[in-house]
Amino acid sequence: MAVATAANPDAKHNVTGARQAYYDKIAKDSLAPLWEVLKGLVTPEPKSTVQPKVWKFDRIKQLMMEAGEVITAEEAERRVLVLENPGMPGKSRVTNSLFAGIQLILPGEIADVHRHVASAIRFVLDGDGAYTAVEGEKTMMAHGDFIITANWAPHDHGNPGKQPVMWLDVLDMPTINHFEASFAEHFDEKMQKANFEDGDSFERYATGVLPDGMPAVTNRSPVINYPYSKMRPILERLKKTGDIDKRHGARVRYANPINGGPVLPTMGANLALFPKGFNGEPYRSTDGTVFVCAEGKGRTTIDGKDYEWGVNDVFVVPPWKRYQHHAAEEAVLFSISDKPAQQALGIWREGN
Ligand code: 1HN
Repeated sequence: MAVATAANPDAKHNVTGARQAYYDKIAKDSLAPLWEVLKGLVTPEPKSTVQPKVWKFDRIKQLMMEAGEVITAEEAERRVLVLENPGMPGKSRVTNSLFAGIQLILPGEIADVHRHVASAIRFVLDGDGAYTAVEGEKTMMAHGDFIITANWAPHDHGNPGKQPVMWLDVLDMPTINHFEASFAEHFDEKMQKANFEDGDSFERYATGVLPDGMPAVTNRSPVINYPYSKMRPILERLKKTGDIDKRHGARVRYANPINGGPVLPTMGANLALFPKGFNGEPYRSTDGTVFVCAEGKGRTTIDGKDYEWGVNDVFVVPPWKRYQHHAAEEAVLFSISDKPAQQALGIWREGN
């Protein structure tokens, strides 16, 4: 199909009858005129299909509990409501590179062991008593815990507790599928054998020593769970000493303890505290970012519009849209984006 001028009002060229006939002719040879589409392909600034959006946890929780009545975790394989960016309905993505969803596991349920090429992170929102098992480490999930499931790592979840447990899942699935490199497999057993105690990978790799003589894996973190109980006091230390970024607050970056690099090659995450009365300076970067409020409440101005958030609300800032955080009371925000992937490719940019 030739490209009509109506579809490209910016085109300088006027498609005359002869030109259109030419386009129609070359289309049969799977050829197309670049000059008709060039402006849409090479934009002077990022042009994003991603829209800003807040998902309020109260509403999500209500709808998730209803999902608990209509489908079991076993039937669903994973009982997840996809956070669909309103700019890309039906595409199962929150930004162009990331999938996000909220998962619910009810008391007594398990989610079978499987693995896939897409890497996942989980940020625990609500409820106590569930675990996730990753590569043989079974870790209990508590509010604010940041759990990573690297590429091809076997993982299963279960809830032997008494409360429904919900968390945010973010996967690099759209990135993997962009490369058409997706593989996945199931295991015969439903649960992994727990070879490592809860907290093993954190204690083993993230407390200042490393197992001697072990080959160091550097493109992903060996730590399965970065517990909130260990991260939160660090934010308090930064606040006390005034290490507060004017845009990002008192912020830490979740790091691979072996080399200080990102936790995963495709996704990077931060945890930030905003002191009461924080009025952030404007910031923008090319990595569209998903935020979750872990504590407190506030609002973020995105592209001139205010978005209010409270505990467990999730919101997304599109790539290169200017934003500013404001916190009327002390607040903590978790965030995740594809920044490490962009940095590895040398294309990441930030500005104000
Ligand atoms: C997945 O395996 C999980 O293991 C969660 O909990 C969300 C979304 C898409 C594809 C696989 C999980 C997922 C997922």
